[in-house]
Amino acid sequence: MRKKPLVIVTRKLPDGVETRMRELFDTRLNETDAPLSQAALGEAMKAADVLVPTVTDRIDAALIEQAGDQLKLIANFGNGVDNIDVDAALRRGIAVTNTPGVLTDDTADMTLALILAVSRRIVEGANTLAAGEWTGWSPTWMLGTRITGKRLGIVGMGRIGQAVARRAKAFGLSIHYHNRRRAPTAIEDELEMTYWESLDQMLARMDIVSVNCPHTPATYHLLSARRLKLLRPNAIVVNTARGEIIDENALTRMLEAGEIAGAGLDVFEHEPAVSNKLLRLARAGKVTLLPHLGSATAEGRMDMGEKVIVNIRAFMDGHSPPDRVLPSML
Ligand code: 8YV
Repeated sequence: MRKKPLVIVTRKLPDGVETRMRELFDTRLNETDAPLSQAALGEAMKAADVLVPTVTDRIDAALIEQAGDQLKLIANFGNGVDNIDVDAALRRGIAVTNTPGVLTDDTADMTLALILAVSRRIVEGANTLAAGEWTGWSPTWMLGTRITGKRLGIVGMGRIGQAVARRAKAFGLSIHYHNRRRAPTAIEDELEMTYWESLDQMLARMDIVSVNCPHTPATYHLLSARRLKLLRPNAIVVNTARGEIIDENALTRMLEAGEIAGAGLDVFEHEPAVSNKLLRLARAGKVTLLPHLGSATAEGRMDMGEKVIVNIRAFMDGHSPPDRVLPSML
């Protein structure tokens, strides 16, 4: 029988996933869940046939160059691969896979949750009550903004963007979007979406902007200081994609100055670090901040693990893994 591949997993995964991996592969787990240092990652890549990293591991060109020749697959536990230098991996003949599709609904749900939380001041209200500060109902207290009938501009119309649009339509929002490629007419018609080739023009007209595109060199600071200035003062910005897509300092300055109405952020430019200014704005009820919970459901994490396993098995059996990521796809 052929020797089982050595699979090194960098973080603690759901029990069911880890058990199955141990049955199938020679699996090295991370019982403590402590993120690996760059040096420890380098060591792992010198030994593993397959590495299973997550968003918290930075697999850059330097690490990939020093990887052992036996490393043939990086099977990312996650959809976004901006933590991995896919180009450098390809040059070394290392395949990269991800886990698309299984976190679409969860991430779209969280996007709507943030739109509602910011517009209806849900966290602020809940915190006031929990602090024992609620003195009773009032006709003019804690008024938020209605979302029905408002314009939602979605930046990125892939799987997650479409799932957001579908939900938002049910909430009575009118859907607008910007994407590199226009969506098929059937999808535009179904979701009654308006396409904006110009992101600038779309931003200037929206009540709510939701970021749902991947982070790539082309989308880094896509919502730059200049573009953020185009937003209307009543606008809110929601980001469940990647912090790097928005110039976070510029957004923070505008929130402080009251130049936009609010923001709901599940991701940050220097995660897990969140600036004191943003934290202050959160305490003042001006923003809702979440600790990267977009895909954090028990079901989603099991499904992601299952995808990782399927990708490893297909690859080890000599097939092209179903979720192979190539630089041309980014
Ligand atoms: C994952 C995510 O939890 O999949 C992604 O791209 O952003 C997250 O929701 C994370 O990446 C796991 O590695």
